[in-house]
Amino acid sequence: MIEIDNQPVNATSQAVRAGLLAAVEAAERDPETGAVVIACAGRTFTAGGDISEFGKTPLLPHLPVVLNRIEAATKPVVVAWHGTALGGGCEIGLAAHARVMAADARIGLPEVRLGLCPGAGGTQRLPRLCGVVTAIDLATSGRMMAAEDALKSGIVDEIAHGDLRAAALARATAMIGAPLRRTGEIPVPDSPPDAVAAAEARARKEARGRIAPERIIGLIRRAGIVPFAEGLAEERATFFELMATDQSRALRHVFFAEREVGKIRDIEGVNARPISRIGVIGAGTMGAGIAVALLDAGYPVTIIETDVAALERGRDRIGALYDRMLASGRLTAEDRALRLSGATFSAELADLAQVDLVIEAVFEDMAVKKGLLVRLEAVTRADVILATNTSYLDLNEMAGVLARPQNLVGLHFFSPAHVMKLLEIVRAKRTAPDVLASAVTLGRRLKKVAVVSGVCDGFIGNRILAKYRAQCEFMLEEGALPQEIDTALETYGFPMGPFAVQDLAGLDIAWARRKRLAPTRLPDERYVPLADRLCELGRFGQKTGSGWYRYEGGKRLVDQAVTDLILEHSRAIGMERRQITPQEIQARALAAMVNEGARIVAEGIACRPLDIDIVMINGYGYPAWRGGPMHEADRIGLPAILKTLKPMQTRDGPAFEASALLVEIAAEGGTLAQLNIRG
Ligand code: 3H9
Repeated sequence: MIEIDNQPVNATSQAVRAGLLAAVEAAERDPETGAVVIACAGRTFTAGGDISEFGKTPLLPHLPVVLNRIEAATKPVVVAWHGTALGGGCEIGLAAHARVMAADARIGLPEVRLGLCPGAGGTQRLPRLCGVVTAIDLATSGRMMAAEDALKSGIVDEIAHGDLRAAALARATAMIGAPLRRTGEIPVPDSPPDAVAAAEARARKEARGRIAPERIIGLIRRAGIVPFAEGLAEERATFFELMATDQSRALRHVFFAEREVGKIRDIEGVNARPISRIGVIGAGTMGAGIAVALLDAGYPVTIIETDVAALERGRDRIGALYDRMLASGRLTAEDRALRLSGATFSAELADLAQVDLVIEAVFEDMAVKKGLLVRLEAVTRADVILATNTSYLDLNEMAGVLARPQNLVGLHFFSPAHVMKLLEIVRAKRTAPDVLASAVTLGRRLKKVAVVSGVCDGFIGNRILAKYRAQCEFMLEEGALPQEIDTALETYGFPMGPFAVQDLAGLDIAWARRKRLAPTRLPDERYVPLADRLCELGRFGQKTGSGWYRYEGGKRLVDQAVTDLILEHSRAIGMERRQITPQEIQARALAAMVNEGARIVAEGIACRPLDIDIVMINGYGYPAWRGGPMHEADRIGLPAILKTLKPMQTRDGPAFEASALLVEIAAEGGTLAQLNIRG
């Protein structure tokens, strides 16, 4: 038995590779050893290559060499997969002579999520076991595969329902003396060409600007064409080529940044308050989504609505969300029943007397929220955490009505709350450290990417979004059309451009907000009234069949009426329209985001630039392969961002004045990444 023990995730660092090689060679030499089992200590099999070593010169022995040695062994080698066997961890198993997998284990080749291809035989050995179609699916999506599916597809030989290591040992022992099945010697099985074409088409559609998926497809295809050793060499060369790309650098930044955001200096060593029962107030779209996210994580939830009818509608809404999961096969009927059994519905606030946390998701109105918080404080325990799901309102003002303002925190979920990964945790001036720590712990339990924000209008994400959208609207006035801006930004890597997104979300909510805020608008602020015009015409987006576009049979179509409206508006304000290139659109949109991001960091609203990157990627569709706007700004250089900002600050008003922080760092020749120290 060879046991890898390199916590926390048994990454295949140099010492692991050297140890594994030495152990296999020792086993080959040892006359007492008849067969070998490779297993891992701790909660998981190896999670693959040590990502923190990537980009540096790899130290000997290289993983492919170790794996070739395992495959060439004359004694049977069986791998015992538990937890998650990912990347290099999966590849170790593919090189073994047989694979036994714990029933709850999962395998995967997630290198693509780091902008890489597998680098230790994954693209050459996997298709030999399961065929090209499954190999393309797994390696280009990076998704994890459960044991049952791995067995069906021929990747594993056995599922261990009891003692994994005993099962692997028994299999290895039974293999002694029999001819060994070496994966590299198996021919790639034939696959129906149309199934291969469909798998490739799916992968290309998902790639959206990322280069690694296409390279992975190419390598998997080559597995069936060139000799095994040649395929391995091509894979290795591609792995290092991809490692040196900006995309891989960006995605590795995202990997570590997503883990770094949860590390907040002020709460290091602070004990979170225990949370075992949660109340959710409001069962509208947001409240229902939040309730489902909590139920999915195993929390018992009391859902409160104002009256029995609203409560029934809320119950239906939550049921419908689970029905959808059931219909798509993501949930079994038993799981649905189990999760719903955690929900209690009530029209009485007093039923929250014993909960540890209340999340309110009621109408976005300061007076309504204040009134509710006062009533809540009266019926709940003194140590209850009171959370508001506001997306804009001032938490410090809200805390002012509470006797215990330290208990208030913002939990800004994104819609649909049970799906979207991002959670903004809003820290008010008087939020207690243990309340903040509890919110961070909750975020982790909900499997969200939780980013801490200070209080400001729109917090991190919506504040940046406002500047991004405003800049796009200015370009409408100056010469671009919605479809040109959307196409430029979709080419940049956003799944949807800003105008298509507005049509999807509905234009009416933002319109109501603009009307509310109109009296506070600065007189020298550049304001584009085009969205207001659309709303006045009843064009609220997809739900009314038209907005920035026209919708027919679910298709988004350019609408001449909108083009006319924009041209007419430019004429009316005396703006001479000009051609705006996709490059200018992309550069201005990025500069607007980076500038506001830098202000947010300078004001201490976000802990570090990386927090901005993670918010924009997980909540607003910013392409992960660009690493987030702040990472991208460093890549292209801050002087280039400032050059784009220069005309913006004179033309677009004070809101687009270059942030002093950006100017200062650029003057020193520094980077935003230098500010990425513990938040
Ligand atoms: C590869 O294998 C290339 C090969 O084809 C060829 C090689 C030649 N390296 O996520 P967590 C750290 S590419 C270094 O919070 P979880 C992580 O930063 C690799 N560090 O836990 C964190 O550190 P800290 C392909 C790693 O339970 C701590 O471990 N593999 C690595 O939520 C705990 O991680 C992948 O892409 C690593 N590979 O999730 C898998 N993995 O505490 C990447 C983790 O200081 N890993 N760390 O913040 C994962 O997907 C998740 O970590 C995993 C556990 C699912 C395993």
